[in-house]
Amino acid sequence: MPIDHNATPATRALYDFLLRNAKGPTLFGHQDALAYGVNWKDFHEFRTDVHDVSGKHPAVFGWDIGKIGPRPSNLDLVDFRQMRFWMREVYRRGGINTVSWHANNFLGGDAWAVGTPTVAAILPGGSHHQAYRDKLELIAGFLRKVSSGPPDYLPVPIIFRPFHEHTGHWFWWGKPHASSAEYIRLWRFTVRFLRDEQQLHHLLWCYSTDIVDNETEYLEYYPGDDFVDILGLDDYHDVGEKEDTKRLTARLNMLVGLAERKGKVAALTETGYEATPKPDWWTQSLLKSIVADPVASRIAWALVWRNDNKQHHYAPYPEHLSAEDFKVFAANEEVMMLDELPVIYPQDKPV
Ligand code: BMA
Repeated sequence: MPIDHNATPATRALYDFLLRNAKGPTLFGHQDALAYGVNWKDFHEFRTDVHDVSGKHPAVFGWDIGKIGPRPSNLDLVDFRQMRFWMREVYRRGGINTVSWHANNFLGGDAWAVGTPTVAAILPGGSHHQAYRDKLELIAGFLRKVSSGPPDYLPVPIIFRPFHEHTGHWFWWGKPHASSAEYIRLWRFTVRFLRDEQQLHHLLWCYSTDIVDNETEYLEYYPGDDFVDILGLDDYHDVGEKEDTKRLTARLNMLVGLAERKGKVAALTETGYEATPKPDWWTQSLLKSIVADPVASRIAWALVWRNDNKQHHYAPYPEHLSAEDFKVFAANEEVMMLDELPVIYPQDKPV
């Protein structure tokens, strides 16, 4: 059961699928996959760079609500209305949506504006608590409108992954800038606000650290089993320039072991090698790290970051030097793309 006991049938079905599929292939995910590719940014109903390369779309689609507010688009210039449209399309095609949040600093600046006691300031009783509530209300309004569309307008399940990589120093909610007690209070407040006060019942809650060496480090800021559905890990470190696939395998082994003891889902929530300069990176680095160990291979999905331009992209595009290897990767039986997903969502009824 998800932590939300009133989760919609589709949300429960998604969670159930992720748990059941642990022993099955790993789903491939890509951030902003439908919004733009390395060589295109225009409105397409359903286009992704990885489909241009392999004829297959990702199974998991990542989005980000950073800078949600008065402007029409997010921090990476994805239009919020189009984002909602694409999330609906993903759902209609049986795929999975996950949303992260590069939240602006409530004391000024963006997500990377660090060194301020912002977490303390936005907690109940803090100087900027009302601003935080207002922002969450706005987010609730956005997420509520992510629906299946006519005729039923059923809520589309979303894996929500706020305040990620907090074990690092680069975001204002990161470890040097907030105590574990503060981070945990913030997380729990956020769950209660969106789930109980705003009555959003189509969210699965995903907690994701950056690289950590052991369970103790992983759990240092863990909000508790009643507040987390999915245990995530972001790891670019072990599959980049200083590659150490054994390290990634070991970290995934730790993550899956922990998740399974808690009866929860584990996922490699972000990974990739910027511009993928290694031609066989997909099969020899990413896939190898996952399948090297039967425990590690039980992660639910692996998501690579966005395809902004030729210097900053994590998935291949046609003519990229790793494109051929990506085709082999996408065809591998241990990897699941959109067209290989079983039916996840039941015939949902409006709630
Ligand atoms: C980073 C980069 C930035 C982007 C941010 C949020 O890794 O891709 O360009 O703004 O993620 O998507």
